[in-house]
Parts: sequence; structure tokens; C-alpha cells
Amino acid sequence: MKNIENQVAETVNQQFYTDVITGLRGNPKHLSSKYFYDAVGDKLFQELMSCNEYYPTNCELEIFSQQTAEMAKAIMSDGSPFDLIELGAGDATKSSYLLKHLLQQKADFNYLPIDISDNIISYLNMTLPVLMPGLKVTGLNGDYFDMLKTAHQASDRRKVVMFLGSNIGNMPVEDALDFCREIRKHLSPGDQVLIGIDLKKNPQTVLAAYNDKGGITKRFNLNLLERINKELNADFDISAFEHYPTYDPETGACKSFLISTRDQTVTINGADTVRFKKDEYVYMEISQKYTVEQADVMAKSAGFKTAKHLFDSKDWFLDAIWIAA
Ligand code: AVI
Repeated sequence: MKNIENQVAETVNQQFYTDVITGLRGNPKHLSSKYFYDAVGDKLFQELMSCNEYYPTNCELEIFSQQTAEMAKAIMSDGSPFDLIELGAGDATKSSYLLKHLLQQKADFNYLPIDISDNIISYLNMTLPVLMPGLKVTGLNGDYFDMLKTAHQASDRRKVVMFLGSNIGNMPVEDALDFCREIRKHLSPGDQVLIGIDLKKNPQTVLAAYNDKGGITKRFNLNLLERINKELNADFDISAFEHYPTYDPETGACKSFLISTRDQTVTINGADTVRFKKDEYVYMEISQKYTVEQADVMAKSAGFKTAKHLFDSKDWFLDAIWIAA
């Protein structure tokens, strides 16, 4: 067993190494924000979610806590039994409001959180049934689409797939559409998607959320260099990189970069060298913002019909319910 676990860990590490080398040898240099989330990154993201400037979490929490009944009614649909699947469930704080309400309504459903972290899945499998007696939880640990396939094969109940937190924003627009199309492929007509999408708003508000005064977002980005140092035996001088967030209100693309403050050479894995020119940038992350119309177009292009829009009181964030056509 240990051997298999070691092999899996090695494969994951090999992928990380390949992605980092490919990204830093690319033109322009880039790193993937999916690697932000090691133990330190998870903690920094938690901190970020409760800082003043980072609004998306609170907006979506407001929707889940204040419009629970409306959301639940749409999801319960004709009252037939269903599987409620959550992609990237995290600690399920937001979904807990919905789960509690569905239990009170005596809805017939199973909750299937999917996450690539086995720690998160074990935690949810253990804690949720204690916190919400009567809740049927089957956590699935693995790749989103592999696990969606597993869920599809395991039961013929209708499916409701949740993808919250504007995680869809961490993909460029074309990839986001492909992702939604891929979800659609794993569903049957009438199945639903509940998706959280951050909306275009005052550009200063967006930019401030990714440039918080306390410097948490900066540390969140720089932590990926620390992670490369630790896990891939590299020698990044963290103090020689600056955080540079941007927001383009025309395209809705909010992007983060790290800028090299001097000419420098970094060694990775003891042998691979990467040169940085003074002022050269590394593209780190996109957090795409949409208009409501763009969200509707994405739904339609991916094979869904928009059934409902739920907004927070500032109209900054959208939770949309789509039905597979
Ligand atoms: C997880 N994701 C939706 C966050 C976002 O807003 O793009 C990650 C993040 N990056 C910087 N701040 C938050």
C-alpha cells in the first residue's frame, strides 16, 4: 500500500516539476495557480477570504445564507431523488446552508463532495454526518471528471453539480467554456449545475481584492516560489520578486504577475537553471470576471439553459442555476 502511495506522490511531484520547468522556460514565463494550494497556501487563502478587500467569498456566503429556500426549491425541482455533487468542496461552509435546508425539507438526496485532496474528503466524510445527522455523504477523492463518471455509473438519480467560489474564473474564457462543456458531457438532459461566477464591477473594487493592503495576496503568490524551493530543491530569492496585480475592465481579466527586480539566475533541482531579466514578469493567475449576459452565453454554448440567477445584495456575485438541455 505504502508503495502505491509513494508512487502516486512521485508522479504528482514529477508533474509539478515538469509544469514548473515548462512554465519558466516558456515565453512569457508562467506558473499555474493550481499549485498555490499547499498547506501554507491553503492557510493564506483562508486568511484572504476573511480580509476586508476580498469580497467574493462573503458575497457568495450571503447568497447561500439569505436565499437558501429559493435555491433549494430550484434544486429540488419536481421532488425526485437526486445526487448533489460538489466539485472542489473545500470545507463545505457555503454548501452547509443548502444541505441543512434540504434536510429540513426532507429532500431525498445524497451529497457527493469531490476534491483532489484526500485530507479534505476524509474530513468531510467524518464531520458532516455528525454536524448534520441524517445527511448521506459519500466523498470522492480524485480528478473532477473521473469522479463525475464514477458518480454517473454509481446511480441513475438525477444530478445537481455545484461549482462554487468563482473557481471557473481561474480559467481563461475559452478553457472555462470547454470545462462547462465537459461537465455537460457527464450529465443527462434535466440535470442541473449551480455555478458561482464573480461579476464585473467597479474596477477599483476588483483590483483592491487582488491587491489587499495587508499583502496576503502578495504572500499567496510568492508562496508558490517558496513551494518550488522546498519541493523541487530550488533557490528562488523571494525578496527579489514583486507582486503585480492588474485588472482590465474591458475584458474582465484580472491577472497576477510576479516581477523580477533584478537580473538573476535560479537553479531548480540542483541542475536546471532559469534566467530572469530585471523587470521580467511571470504570469501567475487569472481571475476572470463576467457580465450576467456573458454567463448566460457560456451556459448556452455549453449546452445548458439558464433557469435561475441569484445575486448578493450588491449585485457583485452571481450563483446561476443551469439545466442541461
Ligand atoms: C480560488 N479563486 C476563485 C480565487 C480567485 O479569486 O481567483 C483565488 C485567489 N487568488 C487571489 N486571490 C484569490
